[in-house]
Amino acid sequence: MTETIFEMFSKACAVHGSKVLFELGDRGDISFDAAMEQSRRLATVLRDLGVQPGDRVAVQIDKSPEAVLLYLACLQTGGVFLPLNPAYTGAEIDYFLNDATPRVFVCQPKALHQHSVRQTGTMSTETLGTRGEGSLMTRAASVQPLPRPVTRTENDPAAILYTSGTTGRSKGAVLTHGNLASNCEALLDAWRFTHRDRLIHALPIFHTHGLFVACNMALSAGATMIFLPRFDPDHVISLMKDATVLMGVPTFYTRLLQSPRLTPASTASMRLFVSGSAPLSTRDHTTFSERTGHAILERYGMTETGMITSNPYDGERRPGAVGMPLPGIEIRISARDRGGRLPDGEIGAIEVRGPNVFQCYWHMPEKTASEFRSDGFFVTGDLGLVDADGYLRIVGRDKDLVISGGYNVYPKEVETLLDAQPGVEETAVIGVPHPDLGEGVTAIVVAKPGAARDERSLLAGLSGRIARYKQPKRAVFVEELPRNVMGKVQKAELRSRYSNLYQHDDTTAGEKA
Ligand code: MCA
Ligand code: AMP
Repeated sequence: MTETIFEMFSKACAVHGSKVLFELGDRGDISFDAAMEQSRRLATVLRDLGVQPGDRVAVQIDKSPEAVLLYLACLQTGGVFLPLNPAYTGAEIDYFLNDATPRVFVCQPKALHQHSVRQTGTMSTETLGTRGEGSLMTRAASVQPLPRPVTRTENDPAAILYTSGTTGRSKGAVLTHGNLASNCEALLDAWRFTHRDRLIHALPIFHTHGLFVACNMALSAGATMIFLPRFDPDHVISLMKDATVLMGVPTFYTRLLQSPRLTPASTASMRLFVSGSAPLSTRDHTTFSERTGHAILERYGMTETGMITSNPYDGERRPGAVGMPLPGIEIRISARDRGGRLPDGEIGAIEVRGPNVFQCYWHMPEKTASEFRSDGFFVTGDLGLVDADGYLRIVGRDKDLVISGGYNVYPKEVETLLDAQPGVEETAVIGVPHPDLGEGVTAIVVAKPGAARDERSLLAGLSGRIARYKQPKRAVFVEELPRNVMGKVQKAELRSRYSNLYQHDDTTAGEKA
């Protein structure tokens, strides 16, 4: 039987129990042993709340060590962990809870009253705050630790992560214990990650990057996480003298480079800087290297697949490339429409097969089937080529997706809301180069005849309707949208037309208010 993340964590505890797992600054640190004890208590709480193997445990809480312990607790009960971005609004949460029908929903203490309408006969609502306050830890204090975890095999579901769909409907990617454990093992090996590492953890923990890459690796290796509520470049630079690894999205590196304190001296103890979730610009890669002497290691992954490729730890970390497949994982470049491997050097659809690839989309068998080739390869929706030295280069996307600061935004979802605004005829939402966020979500808008063209009030109309990061930074009014002969909006043409919109301007319409 494949090991699970909880088994890997248990092994780390057996050897490194007294070591610090969460280094928390002003709060007391938490050791591996203490984390194990608390997570076992939380597992008893979940079991007493009725969580059976396969039941979903949905959480929409701010980042805290207890949130990670809740994840470990969920794994012990056989529950399926379902983390949700705290930025999601009521309508977004309604969709996830209705679709996933969790047994337990954990929210921020301050949000309890607004979720009372969501209470159902089969779902308990509990609270957890950033310093361990709330009903969950209160319950945990008065129960015994769960004696032993429920046995899980590699094909049992461990988590569901929602990724938005190109049709606007979010899909829950079901990840198994085998997916998480195999990917973690591959990364530990590829990045030489051990109990001697001290990881600066500044990512959110409701996504693959912060939870299944960063946390799983530290939990399994017996490494310490310097656990930060959010990314603050100045603070992160101060911490580097006493750390070894940073994992971040490209925006982290763009912002670090703005500080004069980023020098060879301030980064001297660091052994590894990892970037992923969005393309790292060649300029940032090169400048970082010149400024610090460290070549950022860029890797490529997806919610559905965990990490797929990585630049080498020992060999050349090539700017603009995402490296080679991790051990046990196969990739191929295929013809976009019909499949079938293309020769190296040709651009096509990136497809992946291996123990990392998710099981299915929750309750969407047709959607699942349509994303796989008959021989088991998953079609990522990214376009790329393998260069002469075997490095994968991502050159574009076959899916209508914007990645802003590492967060995915699906234009269809935003367009649907904008189109329903008064005075709007139609819209096209695109991503254009943004100096801080990589891509800035941008609305190109055709107003109804005679309607006011007011950028600020149009954008204000989205307030509270969708998460803030999905809301366009700018709206540009045009007479008509460019279309091809089939009537399809030419987004590539729009992206090129507005490619300079954010140059020398990293403020937004909202921020200028
Ligand atoms: C915050 N805001 C954003 C974003 N983040 N707007 C657009 N894009 C964003 N990414 C908005 C807020 O709503 C707020 O708006 C204003 O910007 C400032 O918010 P603040 O919280 O201060 O922002 P920040 O702390 O500076 O956050 C920026 C960030 C953060 C550090 C880049 O977005 C971040 O941590 N991103 C990482 C996302 C991530 O982990 N992705 C991995 C997904 P206002 O002031 O107007 O209210 S996993 C994945 O993609 C795959 C599997 C993979 O390969 O890893
Ligand atoms: P998500 O749906 O949040 O899992 O986002 C996955 C998508 O992020 C991938 O399909 C890619 O488009 C993108 N991505 C992740 N890592 C990289 C990278 N290093 N370079 C370019 N795109 C990336």
